[in-house]
Amino acid sequence: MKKHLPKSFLQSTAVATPCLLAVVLASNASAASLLIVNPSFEADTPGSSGASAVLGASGWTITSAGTSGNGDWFTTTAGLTHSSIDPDAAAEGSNWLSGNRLAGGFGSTSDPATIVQLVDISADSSLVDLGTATVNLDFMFSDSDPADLGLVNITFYSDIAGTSELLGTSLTTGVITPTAADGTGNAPWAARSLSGAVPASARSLQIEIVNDRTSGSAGNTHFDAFTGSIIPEPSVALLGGLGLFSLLRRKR
Ligand SMILES: [Ca+2]
Ligand SMILES: [Ca+2]
Ligand SMILES: [Ca+2]
Repeated sequence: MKKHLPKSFLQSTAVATPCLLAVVLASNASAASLLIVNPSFEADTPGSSGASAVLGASGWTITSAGTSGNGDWFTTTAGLTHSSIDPDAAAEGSNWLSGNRLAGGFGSTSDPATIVQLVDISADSSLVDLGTATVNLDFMFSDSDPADLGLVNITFYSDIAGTSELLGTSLTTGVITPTAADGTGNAPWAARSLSGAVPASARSLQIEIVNDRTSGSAGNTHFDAFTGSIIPEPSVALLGGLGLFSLLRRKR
């Protein structure tokens, strides 16, 4: 079945061109993936038994002050020492990030325990500088310890080096909802996320993972499988599309 385009459609394309451009621009700029290094903690190789978790994680920097010989975050895997409430396998791949010092046989950790990664987003500057972009960060989380609070924060900087913070623009999950009732054995993994506005002129962002311990000595929160993207404000593309649609309708 063949349908002729109405003349008015062709006439309307001239009017609609700016609108079309807006839609094309929006879709061109859509969903820029965050270039997170070692997002699933698979870059390091923890041992298969005993106290051989890896202190920290490649691509991530521990920023809390563990005392000499101790640490705050560990790359661990199935088969190592864990607490009964900790997961016994990764959410994705073989390894995950654990705040539990027992995973490595290390001494007690600092509180709060923090580990960060700075992510260069300068390639997305044209999208970011529209001032309407949103960042979405998704990850897997495990926690059934009432004494440990997990959080993820995002801080924005106006430079790639992460030295000039854009004050008042940071994002936080707040205390992340536990994945099982207090004390549940092998606390299950569950998807968690953090999203919010990206300030115009941001050129890098820092992802910070936090274990805030209210008592006890081991940080029994666990993270895995980070992914993220920067997307245009959904309403921009949607409104552009709706505007074009109504223009064409009116022309007909
Ligand atoms: Ca993993
Ligand atoms: Ca908890
Ligand atoms: Ca604990």
